[in-house]
Amino acid sequence: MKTPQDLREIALKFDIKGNILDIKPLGNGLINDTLKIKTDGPDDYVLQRVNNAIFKDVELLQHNIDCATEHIRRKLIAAGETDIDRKVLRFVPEKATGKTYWTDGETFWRVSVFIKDAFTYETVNPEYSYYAGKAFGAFEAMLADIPDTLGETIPDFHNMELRARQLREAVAEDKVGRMAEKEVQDILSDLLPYEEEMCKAERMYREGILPKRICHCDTKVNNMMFDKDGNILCVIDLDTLMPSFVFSDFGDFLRTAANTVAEDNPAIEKVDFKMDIFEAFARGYLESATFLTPVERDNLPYAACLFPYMQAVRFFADYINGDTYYKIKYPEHNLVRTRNQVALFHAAMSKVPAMQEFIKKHSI
Ligand code: GN1
Ligand code: MG
Repeated sequence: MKTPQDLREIALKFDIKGNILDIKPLGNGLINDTLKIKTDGPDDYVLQRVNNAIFKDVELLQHNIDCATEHIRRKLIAAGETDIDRKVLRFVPEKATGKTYWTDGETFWRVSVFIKDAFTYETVNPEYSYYAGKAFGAFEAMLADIPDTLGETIPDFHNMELRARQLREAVAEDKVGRMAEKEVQDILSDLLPYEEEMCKAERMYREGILPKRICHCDTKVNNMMFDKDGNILCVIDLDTLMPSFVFSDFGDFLRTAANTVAEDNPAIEKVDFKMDIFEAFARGYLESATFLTPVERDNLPYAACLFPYMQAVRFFADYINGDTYYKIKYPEHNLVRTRNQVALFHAAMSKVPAMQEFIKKHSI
């Protein structure tokens, strides 16, 4: 644990303007630790400890982020945009090395400018979903011609075949004896029959009919910043920005936005997949993601099912492994999350024909 004095010393290693007034926790991410640095200068800042147990190559991770944010910044300037510091994240260099992170050899830290007068939401209405669809499509479109090579910050992060294998390994190892729970066996029997169908993306990739593009890969609702009037400012949480299938961004947004309840709400009878959110988001996305191939476009309903499925598999594997990956607030947290995502998966699956019809109608 770092003391307030340690945090202050870490913050001071970065080229921030003004005096630090205080440093306090911010947000509710499941992986990194995030704090806000309040200053008496023109800007406040965000201080983050990057979880290097999960992101093993922080140098590569910051390389991806630096390349992407600079590329987007150039595009915004060329397009004559104003207020650019609220439309793309700006990471602050560490004074000694000029790099956008600092490490003591064990922990990794970075600082970005805090975006003023911006809001994040845990839930969104159809109107905001439409804007979010447009924003993620535009984000991917802006990164389509990035000249740099970006690497996978977590190799095979959204590879369903790998996630399915990790679940099977967890089951086989049964490290903490949770396979003895009847409910765990039931969930496993519920999930396994869909495995092959859900691994379709990897097969299409091998067949050469599905490309990888630079995607955000963590398009949860709360990773979008809105201004006070509901306009999208920018996309945050860029750690998982990497080559992936467009299904990642489309599917992960809907996983959080189209669910009637939060991903860890235990009242699974309340879980449903909201079609109005799907329709609004898909409409926005199809308008700005003009680069989509027919295979990508026609499989967007599959993406809407894949992500609850993949997240169920990931939460479930973590529960079976004894909760080593996701932060938990109580012992059954990962099991509760799993139940919720399994219910969402089934709800989305039942709406595939309606989703397909909508996509067909709105494709040009
Ligand atoms: C993690 O860091 P956070 O909370 O934004 C996870 C996502 C999951 C999400 C589930 C690097 O995101 O993939 O979808 O939790 N990020 C990583 O809430 O594993
Ligand atoms: Mg996040």
